[in-house]
This record gives sequence, C-alpha cells and structure tokens, in this order.
Amino acid sequence: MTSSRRDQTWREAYDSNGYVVVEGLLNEDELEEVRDALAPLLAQGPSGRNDFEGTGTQRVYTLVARGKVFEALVEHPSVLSMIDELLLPNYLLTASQAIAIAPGESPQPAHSDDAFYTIPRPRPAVSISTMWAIDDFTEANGATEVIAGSHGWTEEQLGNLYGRDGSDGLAPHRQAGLRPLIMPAGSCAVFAGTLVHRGGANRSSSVRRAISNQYCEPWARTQENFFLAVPGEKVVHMSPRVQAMLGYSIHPPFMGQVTARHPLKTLTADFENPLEG
Ligand SMILES: O=C(O)CCC(=O)C(=O)O
Repeated sequence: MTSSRRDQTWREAYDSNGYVVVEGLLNEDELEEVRDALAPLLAQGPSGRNDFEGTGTQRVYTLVARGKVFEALVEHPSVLSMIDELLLPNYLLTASQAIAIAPGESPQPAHSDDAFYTIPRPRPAVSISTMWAIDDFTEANGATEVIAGSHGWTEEQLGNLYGRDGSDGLAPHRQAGLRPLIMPAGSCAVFAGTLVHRGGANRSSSVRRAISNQYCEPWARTQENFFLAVPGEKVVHMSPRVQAMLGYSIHPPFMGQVTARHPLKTLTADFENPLEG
C-alpha cells in the first residue's frame, strides 16, 4: 500500500470510529526495553486512590521524564505523523503515564479524556490520546474498551457520563456498545479525546501494562503541569520535539512566553529571571 493510501485509510477509520489501532510499532526488543524500564517504576508505584484510577491499578505519572525509552514513545514518528494531522502545530503533551491493571480489577467508569474542556458537544477533540499495548490486550486482561462513534455524541447522548456534573455513569443501554481493543503488544491505539472508553476488568491471571501519552491543542491547559514536575536539568537533555511538547515552545504570536522571552531561554546558563533575587 502506498503511504498516501495508508494515510487515507487510518484517517477514514479515525474519523468514523473516533479511534484507530496501529499494530507492530514496537518489535520484541523494543518491548523488552520498555518492560525493563517499567519494572522498577511499577515495583514502587502505589495503587490508584479511587475507582477512576482503579484501586487495583498502578499508575506512574509524568512517564516522559522517567527514561529515554519513554521519551522515544512520546515522539514516535508514526504516532506523531497522525497527531500532526489531528491537532494544530505546536500541540502539547498533556499527560504521560503507565497504567498497569492487576488481576481482579473491575472496569473503570466510562469517560472521555477531554471532558474537562467544557465546550458543548458535538465538537472537535481538544486532545488526542494514545494507548500503547505493552502486553497483548485480550478479551480477558483489561483491554481498553471503546464505543465506536461516541466521539460524535451530543451532550444528551453522553448523559451522566463520569466526570460530568452530577454524573453517576453511562446509561446501561449505552454501555452495551463498549468493545475491547484487542491488539498485540507493540500496537498503539490513537483515539479522540471525545471518545467514550474505559479500562476493562482484568479477569486474567496477569497484569495488563499500557502506556498512555496524550496530546492537546497548543491553546489548551494541560492535565500534567510539566513545568513544575520535570526539573529544567532534565529538560535540557530532552529532544527539541519533546521540549516543545512539554511547553518549551511558543504558540504564535506569544502563548507560552516567559517575561517576553522564548521559554527555551530559561534552560540556558545565562538566563536571568527579573523576578528572582
Ligand atoms: O487503562 C486503560 O485501558 C484506560 C485508562 C483510561 O482511560 C484512563 O485512565 O483515562
């Protein structure tokens, strides 16, 4: 298939279903590298604090800054070539986390990832989520479940979806539309921030590991505050693309400026902050 035909195919699927799964983005060696880097983080990581995080689910936030291998996933060329089409130039990373669903975990409340942007629906997604399968996603082990086409739902169709005012969950007749994203390890699902989905129940005997990087429009507030979370000494060693996605960039004409200067200047030795000292 030519690349333009392939591009057209993913875009058609994404536009009509609100998601697309790309298989085979990581080979076995790359997967092993990711798993090795995740192991010590998951060994320390606490379980989720509520039903949404999942009390049987471990989450490691700000993953992008916890190893070069995670940084590489954030700027994986195949994924970014899709995000480049879906968001404005200068888009940002809004969240970066590992999600490990343990055996026995119940399903997460169904939700959409950019629900906190309270622009009435239907509307374009303000953020795009990715879900990397680090283990095979199966029917039984807590594969992410999605409702195809729900990215186009109206406010009325969403009803009391989790995260909305007075919410108590997705109406039972709508829950019937949830389908697991069965995909082999090394695949990545790319889906609209408006798509209704949830982490599935893990009825298997092993942990389901995933990595979710999410990207948002350059004018939107990010979920994670990377300026405070990631020390400048670490940012200096990141690639220009990742630095830009962490907010060390300008969305023209001047969103992101630091006392009227480019935010990258804050990383240089001779930067002087007029508010310090
Ligand atoms: O772990 C998953 O499959 C989905 C998690 C999710 O959607 C979330 O935490 O926002």
